[in-house]
Amino acid sequence: MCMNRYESAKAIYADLGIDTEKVLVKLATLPVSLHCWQGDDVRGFDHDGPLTGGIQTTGNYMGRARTPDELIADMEMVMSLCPGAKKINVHACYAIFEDGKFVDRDKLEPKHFQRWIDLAKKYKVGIDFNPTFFSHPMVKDGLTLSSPDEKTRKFWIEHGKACVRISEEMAKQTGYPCVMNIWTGDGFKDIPADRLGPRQRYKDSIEQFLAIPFDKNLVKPCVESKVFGIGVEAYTVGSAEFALSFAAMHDGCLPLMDNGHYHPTEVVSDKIPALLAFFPEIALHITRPIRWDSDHVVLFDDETKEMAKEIVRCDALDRVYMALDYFDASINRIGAWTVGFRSWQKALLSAMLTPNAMLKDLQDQNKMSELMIAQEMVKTLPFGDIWNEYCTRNNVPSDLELFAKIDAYEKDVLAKRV
Ligand code: RNT
Ligand code: ZN
Repeated sequence: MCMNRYESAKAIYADLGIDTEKVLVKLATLPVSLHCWQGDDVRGFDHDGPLTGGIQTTGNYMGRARTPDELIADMEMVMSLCPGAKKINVHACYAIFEDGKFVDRDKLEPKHFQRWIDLAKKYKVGIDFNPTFFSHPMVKDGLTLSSPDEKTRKFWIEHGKACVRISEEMAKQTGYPCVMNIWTGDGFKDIPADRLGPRQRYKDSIEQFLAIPFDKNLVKPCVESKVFGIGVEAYTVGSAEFALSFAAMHDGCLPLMDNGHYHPTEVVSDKIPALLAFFPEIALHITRPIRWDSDHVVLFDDETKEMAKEIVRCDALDRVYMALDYFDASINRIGAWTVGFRSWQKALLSAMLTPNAMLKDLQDQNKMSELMIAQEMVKTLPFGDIWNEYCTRNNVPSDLELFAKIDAYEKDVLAKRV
């Protein structure tokens, strides 16, 4: 009898000591946070103004989700096309005012996110949450939590407090901890005269809103750093050193690394084990920067694979909160969203199908030529056959079948949004 492709690939991996059955089961349990903001170009529902804060979407492909109903329908479509466990990642600007009563960001309550909580419950998944410190009239001279204007700073501190309460409620209702990520685009276009003051105010502001009582097992606050944004090229308040030091000095606070937020030759794959040597838990924003923090769709490329490899070979799958963060408005958004999620699944699968113990051993014995050859060998193992099996077992389309599904949704649903 002729073996099918999966069975034959399974035997090849088994020879290297890898049990593909175990890997397929385990991978499907690892939660990856699916960001809601790919579906509507990071607009949200609480304002009409432009996207600000140094981030930009480019392109105007048809079919952008314009309402909560549309965005949730699109997200459900994406989930149906992606294998693996999910979390739902929501920004505060995606508040839904079901009773028609708008409240500003400093007054948000859990009830404004009940639709999202119900969506998570429907899929038995958790939610991650993000205060939105951008795209808002209270951003004063490009600053929020670091503003010298006390009224402005107070408004954003109140927003932070509201978000801690919302995050805690999300965790309580879903039964999963809520990772609450703090990122601001605060900074200056040109050379500042005071680099310390804004950072002291930023530090004090975060400390103020994290001082309200909350259960640290339910809410996991993170601070995300950045090197620069569009329009804030000279100085970013929440720099790498700022975010890392803040997390290191505040119990229960995690550093969040976004791989679009570093100088072009720095790699987050190398930073992951460095932080794991010190922090019990860390968080990631997985994206694809091209020349800048362009937030292109995540692909199954070298650095994506390398990041997944580090998490797996550091045995840190339960210490790293993995979230996606990209937004491309120039192509079918369902396709963009889906390919990014599936690429990270592929990266994790590929890392779990790597004979890591054997490779480490070669390194420790300083057998570097053998290590190089072994690492090159791994690259041509029959990974695609295991990936196809994973898709089949999780009832999602294979890569070959994917475009037809996305195209049909475009014709049936997206094209009608005029
Ligand atoms: C911006 C940061 C931030 C945002 C999201 C929308 O550069 O990466 O994480 O992309 O919060
Ligand atoms: Zn990010």
